[in-house]
Amino acid sequence: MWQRSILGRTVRSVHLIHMCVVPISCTSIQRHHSMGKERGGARPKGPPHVSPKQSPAVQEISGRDLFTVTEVLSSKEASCIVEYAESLGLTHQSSRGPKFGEAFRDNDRVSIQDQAWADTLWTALGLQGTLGRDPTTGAQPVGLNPNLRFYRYRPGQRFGRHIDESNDLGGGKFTLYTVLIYLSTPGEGGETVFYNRGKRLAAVSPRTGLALLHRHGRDCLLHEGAEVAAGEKWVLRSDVVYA
Ligand SMILES: O=C(O)CCC(=O)C(=O)O
Repeated sequence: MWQRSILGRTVRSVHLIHMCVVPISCTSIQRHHSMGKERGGARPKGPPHVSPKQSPAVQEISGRDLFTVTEVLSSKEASCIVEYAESLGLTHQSSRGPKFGEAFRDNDRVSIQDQAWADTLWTALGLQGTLGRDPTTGAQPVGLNPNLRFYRYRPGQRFGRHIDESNDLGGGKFTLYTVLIYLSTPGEGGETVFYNRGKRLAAVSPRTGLALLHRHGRDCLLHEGAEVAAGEKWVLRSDVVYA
């Protein structure tokens, strides 16, 4: 009896400690996003804070044309970005398909235009040192495309084979690399798969906080976002801007 009551007390105190744990909330950077909808006077929060990373670890898949960088975001930062994207509201994306020259597409997406957050991310991700001068044009990497896109794939969804175009942003600025930052680790599937001359070159498994960079435009490899089999795949998509 005595022993049982001691055990009972122990269990109760563990329970109390558990109840006192307060989840750390996502701190948004202190400004409000211009595209957000106002509901009942409440303005939506700005994008979440992302802290600078010290020494990102680069893993080359095909030299600096295709590589990954580990842990550019912490899992807390990634989940706060997902929460932020959800608060903006995603819309379903589809296409007419390859018969009409369009990649098959089935996912949900929202995009923002935010130069300040793109600059914050560029600094925080620590990618400056991983990309050098473009040998063809002599241009230098200067930041991320302020057009930031958030993708969500649920089981059964995918993005068919395609190539990414380079964008002319004006003022001598253009994009040369696609940047995909995985914001979640799906249960199964969802790899970003690359092909070279009809053969499968590499499949990158989405992992929270991992960044995948590949050259686009003229040198873009054919690639796809494979079907997600379990869980949700979230991606933050931008491009590296050169000038
Ligand atoms: O979601 C993926 O894995 C691929 C996304 C992609 O190919 C793109 O944004 O161009």
